[in-house]
Amino acid sequence: MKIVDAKVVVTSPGRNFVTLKLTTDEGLTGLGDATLNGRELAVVSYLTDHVAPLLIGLDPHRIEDTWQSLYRGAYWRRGPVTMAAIAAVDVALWDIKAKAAGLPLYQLLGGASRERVGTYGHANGRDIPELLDSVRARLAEGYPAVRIQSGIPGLKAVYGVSDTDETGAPVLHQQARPLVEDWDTAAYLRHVPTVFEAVRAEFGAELPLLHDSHHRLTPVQAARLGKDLEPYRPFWLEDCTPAENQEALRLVRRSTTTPLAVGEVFNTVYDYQTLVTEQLIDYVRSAVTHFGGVTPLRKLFDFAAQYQIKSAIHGPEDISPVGMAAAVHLDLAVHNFGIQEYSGHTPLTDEVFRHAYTFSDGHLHPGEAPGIGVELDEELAAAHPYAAAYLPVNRLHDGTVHDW
Ligand code: KDG
Ligand code: MG
Repeated sequence: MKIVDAKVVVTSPGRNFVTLKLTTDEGLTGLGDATLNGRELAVVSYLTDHVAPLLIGLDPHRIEDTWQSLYRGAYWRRGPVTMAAIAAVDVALWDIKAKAAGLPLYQLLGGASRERVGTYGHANGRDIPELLDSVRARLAEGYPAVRIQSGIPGLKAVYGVSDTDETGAPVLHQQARPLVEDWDTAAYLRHVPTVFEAVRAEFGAELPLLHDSHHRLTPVQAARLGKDLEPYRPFWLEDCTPAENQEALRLVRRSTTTPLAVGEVFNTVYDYQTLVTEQLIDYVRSAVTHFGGVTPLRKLFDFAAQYQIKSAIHGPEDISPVGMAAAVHLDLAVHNFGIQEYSGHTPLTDEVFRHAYTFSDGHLHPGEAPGIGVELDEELAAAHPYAAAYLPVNRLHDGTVHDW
């Protein structure tokens, strides 16, 4: 079998998604997600100009060799653009291989290690009462665990809570410049424990509660927050410090028993080396889409398993249903699965990407369709062209740009 076509499809059914479609001489097709929120077109160029021409004529069964040649052969290793492009190729090849075998992808990854995949959903509110309503809505949808994010008194616009739709997803600002939001770490550190207190008072001790600090704290601030949240037994504290400094997590780890989750902006296993070998975290959070695909993420999970660290694949609304499908196959197969983030997509997005995976009673299942189980409606995709959109930036009261 040979690859005869490699096409990149950009569509915006409410937000931008980049998809690679590979076609073989036997008529099999494979899809891979290459969406990099706010930098989509850089990956489109990487794929179209530098990767697609190299794929034509290759045997699609040679997934490991293709991965290694794209990673090592480029000379310029790592980075989100490169790794999102490689991820799309990797997942499209797995899709083809599984279709050729007539099996859902999870069967090729060792088969199911569980019956279904547990998830957490997002609850957001501009203030605590609004957040409590949002938690109620997620519980009514069946979510067994909830990430709680709240606006902060004194701050006008805080990421993910200022403008959300009825599913709790941040409303996308499709405009040519990033929205500017405010930030005040002291106000945040005072407020978050009161949020946990209110949610525990309303929903009891058993509901698993997660919280995302979006990389905004210094190590000592993160240590303080971890300690302050301990009475409320969080399921995890996510991305408490900027992720590139792995050593920062040593201080946090020494200071608190609050479980830590890190990695949604990581691209390779090297970003995790210290965190995993020193057992500084409890969950690895990379997305299939940003980590080079199923091939390296599976290796990361096996590495993490030696240190009792579990998987928690990044699954916000900017991972397309193609990336989500690949994640759910992996979730079902790996032994050290922890939890899957799942925001779901709009009905229009689910029409553009018809998928076999299902969400019911708070759990996902990849379905039994051969491959990853996603069909791209290219006509509908073309009817919703790319629209420039950026993640917001945040600034302190004096105007200084703050960490994500
Ligand atoms: O593109 C950025 C989003 O995917 C990110 O902000 C979402 O932090 C996030 C999460 O945990 O889902
Ligand atoms: Mg996050």
